[in-house]
Amino acid sequence: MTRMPKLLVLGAAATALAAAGCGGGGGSSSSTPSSPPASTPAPAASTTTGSSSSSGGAGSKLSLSADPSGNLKFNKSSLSAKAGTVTMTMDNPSSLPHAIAVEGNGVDKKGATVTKGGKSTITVTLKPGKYTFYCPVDGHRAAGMQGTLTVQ
Ligand SMILES: [Cu+2]
Repeated sequence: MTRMPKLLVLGAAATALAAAGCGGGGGSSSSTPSSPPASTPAPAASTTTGSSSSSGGAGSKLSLSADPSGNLKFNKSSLSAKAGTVTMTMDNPSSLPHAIAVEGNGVDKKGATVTKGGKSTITVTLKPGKYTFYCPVDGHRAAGMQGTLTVQ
């Protein structure tokens, strides 16, 4: 007599639970084959090639020094550089005045004459070929203060 109502209640509860479950999942619109948000990497701003073509900026740098003990010669008798802008710096550690100069192929450039502790610098634009670097102080070149600069 009193069992039927219980079963009905249980059944109603079960039905209610089932209905709640169904309703809860109603929000999930399953089986919607929407394609994922197309994450296509935009190929923009990728034109950074060839921005570092520094042709003609930095040139060759050559350094040499006069003989420190007063002999009329440089510490190098041959130098080589790449064609283009060439900067030559000569240190003068001796008690005699010296300078750096270069000539050849139409180039004739002399640096300042410096005394002990000074630097003589010249900057020239050179084409491939052979040049002579020397000290333009009177008598020094003739005494052997010169060398060959090969430009390639
Ligand atoms: Cu000299």
